[in-house]
Amino acid sequence: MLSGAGDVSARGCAPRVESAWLRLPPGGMPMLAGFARITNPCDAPIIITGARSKRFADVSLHESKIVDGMSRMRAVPRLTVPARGAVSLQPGGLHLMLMGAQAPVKTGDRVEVELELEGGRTVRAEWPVRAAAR
Ligand SMILES: [Cu+2]
Repeated sequence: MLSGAGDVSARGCAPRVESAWLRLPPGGMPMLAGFARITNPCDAPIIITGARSKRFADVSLHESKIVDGMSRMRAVPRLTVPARGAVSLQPGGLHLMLMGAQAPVKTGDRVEVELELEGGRTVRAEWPVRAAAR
């Protein structure tokens, strides 16, 4: 069974995905943002190199930044989670960007997302869908 705490597809020390959720924008926009806290209990840093989900054509890591008073997003090809540390994906900062839903996504859905780690391992977790706060 999958749990929100994450699941590891290979043996060994691996990061954990905690408090994961996907933000469903109002009006059925085709793009969802994903937020979570990723903790690394290991003695070595872990590098996230990508993400995927069967329910979306494309999943990537992004970072929002305010540039000249405007919110801009850029792709983050590699995200390092420090040894015995954590990285937060949160509104206004780092996030997952999920595009091209295969079927309509609604509040309460649990979307399986796999994070790809350098070295070929993956970390799978269910990311529940919530409506955006108004
Ligand atoms: Cu984005």
